[in-house]
Amino acid sequence: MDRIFSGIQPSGEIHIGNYVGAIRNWVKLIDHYDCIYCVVDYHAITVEYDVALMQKRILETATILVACGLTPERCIVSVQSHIPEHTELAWIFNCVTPVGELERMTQFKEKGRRHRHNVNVGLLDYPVLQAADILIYKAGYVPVGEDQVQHVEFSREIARKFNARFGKTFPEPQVILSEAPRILGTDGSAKMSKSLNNAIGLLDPPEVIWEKLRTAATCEHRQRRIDPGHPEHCNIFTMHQAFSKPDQIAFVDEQCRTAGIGCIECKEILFKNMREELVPIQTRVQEINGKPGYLIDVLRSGAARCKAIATEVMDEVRQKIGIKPAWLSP
Ligand code: AQP
Repeated sequence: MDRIFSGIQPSGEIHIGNYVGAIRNWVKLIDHYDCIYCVVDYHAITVEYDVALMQKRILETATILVACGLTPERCIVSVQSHIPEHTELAWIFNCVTPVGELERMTQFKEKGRRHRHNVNVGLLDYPVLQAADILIYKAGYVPVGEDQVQHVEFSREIARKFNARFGKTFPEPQVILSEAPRILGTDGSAKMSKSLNNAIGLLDPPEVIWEKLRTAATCEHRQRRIDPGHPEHCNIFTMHQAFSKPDQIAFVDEQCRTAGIGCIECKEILFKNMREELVPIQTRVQEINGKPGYLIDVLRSGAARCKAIATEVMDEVRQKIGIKPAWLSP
C-alpha cells in the first residue's frame, strides 16, 4: 500500500477548518493507504507559546485524532518529538536547501508579519522540518488543507534535490486535498486559524458554536433580509458545503439568491448539521479521557512503529551522504 503522512500542530484548540480541511479526509483515506498521522509539536514551538499548556495541547490534539476515527488498529498516530529522526533528517535537508527559497514561502512571510518580534530560524526552517516529517517515512501522499500545498510542493523540491545529489532515495510526495480545503474564520476574511480569534472549536459546546455562528460574517452583499445573496461569496455557504446534505445545500443556495430565507435561518440549518457531526466526536473524546492510560498506549505504540521505519531510512540516508562509517554497522 502507498504511504500517507500528515501532521497537525498542537498550537491551540483544534477547529472545524482543521477538521474538514484535513482530519475528516485523513479518516477516509485509512482504508486505502498505509497512514501515519502526527501531532507535530516541534512545529508549534516556532512561535511563542505557553510552556505550561504544551503537554495538555499535545494530548488533547492526539485525543481528537483518535476520537475522529484515527484509531491505532487502522493507522499510526504519533507525536513528532517522540521520533528524533524527524529533526535529524531536517538538518541534512537544511544542507540542500537554498535560504532564498525559504524566504519566499507564503506562510513564513505571513507568520513573520504576525510575529514580528520573534522571526526565528525555526519559523524560516518550518518547511524543511515538514519535508523531513514526510520523507522520513518515504510517504508518497500528503493530505492537507490548501494553505499547506506550497509546503508539500517544497518537500517535493527537497526530495528532488537530495536524490539528484546523493542518488534516488525519496519519492516526490503529492498533495491530496479535501472537499473543503479552505474554511475562513467567523470574521469571513482570514483563514480559520487556531492562533486567530476566528475559530469554531471542534470541542466547543453547542451553545458556544451557535453563538459564534450567529454572529459570523456572511455575504457582504446581503445587508438586509430582503437583499438577494451570493452564496459563492459567503463563508457560511462554504461551511454548508462541508456539513450539509446535497439537497440542503441546493435549498440554501436557491433561497439565499432569492432572499427566500434570511441569514439566521440559513445558519440554523448549518448549526443543526454541525452539531450532529460534532457531538459524537465530543462524546468519544470524553470516553477516551475516561480511560486512563489508553492514549499513552496509543502514542507509545505509534512512536515504536514510526521509529522502526525512521531508523531504517536514516541508516540509508547516513550511508548515502557519506556520514556512516562501516564500523558503526550493527
Ligand atoms: N481554515 C482551514 N481550512 C481548511 N484546512 C485547514 N487547515 C488548517 N486551517 C484550515 C489544515 O489543517 C491541517 C492542520 O493544520 P496545522 O495545525 O498544521 O496548521 P495550520 O495550517 O497553520 O493551522 P492553523 O489552525 O492556522 O494553526 P496556527 O494558527 O497555529 O497556524 C493542515 O492540513 C491544514 O492545511
